[in-house]
This record gives sequence, structure tokens and C-alpha cells, in this order.
Amino acid sequence: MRNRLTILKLGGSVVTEKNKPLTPNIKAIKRLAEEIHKADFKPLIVIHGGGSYGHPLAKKHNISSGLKDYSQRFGFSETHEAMVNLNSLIIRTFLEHEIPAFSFAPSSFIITEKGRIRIFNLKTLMMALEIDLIPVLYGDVVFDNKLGFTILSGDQIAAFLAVELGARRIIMGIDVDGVYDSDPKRNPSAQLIPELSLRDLEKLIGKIGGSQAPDVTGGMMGKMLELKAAVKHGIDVLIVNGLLPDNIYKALIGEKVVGTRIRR
Ligand code: ATP
Ligand code: IP8
Repeated sequence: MRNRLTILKLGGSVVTEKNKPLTPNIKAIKRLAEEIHKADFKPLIVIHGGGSYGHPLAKKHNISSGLKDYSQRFGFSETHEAMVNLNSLIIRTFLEHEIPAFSFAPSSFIITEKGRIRIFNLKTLMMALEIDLIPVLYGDVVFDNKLGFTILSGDQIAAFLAVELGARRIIMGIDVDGVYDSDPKRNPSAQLIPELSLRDLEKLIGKIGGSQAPDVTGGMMGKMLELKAAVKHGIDVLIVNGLLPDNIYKALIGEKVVGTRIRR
């Protein structure tokens, strides 16, 4: 049976300035903390993306396609370290706003195989939820059975956790109002799609674009592919603009908000 659990993915395009390397969007992080505190929703798991912390370094050191040369070990660690820094900033801000957030580093308890999650120790996460902590995970570098290492997106983690834990919904905050019929940053006449069924989603995949900023996990197309699996399992998805004040608050408390709803 589906429980109340909500998975909230805060996109890297919201929590960082995606086109300026290693630049957080402090204003957005603080406002999001206020909104999450005000919504007081539980159980909740928060996942954030890499934005200008993870993606440029992952790209520079070619981490996604795996270990080819031992010199990449430094880039692997540097990419992780950048994500740890972004995560600490977010955790510190959440704690300052009285959100009982607790950081989980994906690379220390998830193993992938050719980029797909194979081992995920859910026990500690569930123990955190039991005492009303809000686990905060993030897109990270991970060890991979076949590739040595790779990049795991926050989107894949969000869909995986939603399915495994029987979540009711996934809310995603990105830097545009939802899913459009084409990239709204490239095409000014792109139309927002308010509702998508699983069939519509399948048709749309392939037509939509990636990301204009450095993004090693496939941008909007990668996101849709990951979400498909969750929607197939009956999990509702809501994609909203996380840069607009109160959108995440409204989404959390179930108030109407402009965005794209995806349902089976
Ligand atoms: P991160 O992976 O760093 O967490 P994110 O999840 O915030 O990032 P992106 O992967 O950058 O978000 O995806 C959002 C971007 O996708 C938007 O900035 C937009 O320009 C681009 N995009 C491409 N095609 C579309 C589309 N059809 N509809 C909406 N946005 C699209
Ligand atoms: O931003 C990617 O996670 P995403 C994380 O959720 C890294 O796709 C390290 C690039």
C-alpha cells in the first residue's frame, strides 16, 4: 500500500547557479529551507542535484563512463568532495531553519552496475525516517561493479527510493515551470504541459532536450527516463519551478501550483 512518503528532489539548477562553476544559489537554498520548515510535512526525503558543483568536475574528469586511467581517481574524489561541500551548505541551512535534516552520502552505501543501482542499503535511511529525521541525499560519484566508478543522478535515486519505499509522490523543483513540448530556454514559443499520462511521457521521451548547462546525467531527458519507472509503479510526479517563491511549499501541502503532473 502506498504511504504518505514524499520524495523531494531539489534540482541543481535551483540550489546552484548552474552556469557558474562551484556557485551555490544561497538565496534559493534559504528560501527553500523556509518553505520546507513552514510546510512541516513528514515523512519526507530530500535529494539534491549536482548543478555547478558536480557536473563540471564529473565532465572534466570523465567520471560517468568509468575508470579508464588511474589518474582519474583524483577527479573522482574531487567530484565527491564538491558534492559534500554543497550538501553541507544545504544541511547547515536546513538545521538553521529547524529542519531535522540528516546527510546520507550515496557513495558510501549505494553500488551501481553499469550506472544502474544494484545495492542500496535502505536500513539506516528507514531508521532515520522512524525518528522523524529528514534524510538528505544527493547525486554523487559511486562505485560501480562493472565500470569501477560512475556518476549516479539524484533523479535515479529519487525514482528508486520512491518505488522501494512505496512513496506516494515525487516533487521535483527545477529552474523552469515544468515539462514543455520543447526546451523553453531554446524555444520561446515552447508550451508548458500541465498533465502527462505514462503514455504521453513515453511519447515525449526522445523529443525533449537535455540541458544547456554542463550536465553529465542527461538533463531533462535523463529525468524523464528515470521518472518513467516510478510513474509505472503508480507514483505521482509533480515538476514545478523551484526558483519561484512558495511553489515547493504549496506542492508539499498539496495546494494547486503551476507545473507538470505525471500520473499513470
Ligand atoms: P541537476 O541535474 O543539476 O539536478 P536539474 O534537475 O535542476 O539539474 P536539469 O537537468 O538542468 O535540471 O533540467 C532542467 C533544464 O532542462 C531546464 O533548465 C531546461 O532548459 C531544460 N529542458 C530541456 N528540455 C526541456 C523540456 N522539454 N521541458 C522543460 N525543460 C527542458
Ligand atoms: O544533478 C549528478 O546528479 P544530478 C551528480 O541529480 C554529479 O543529475 C556528481 C554530477
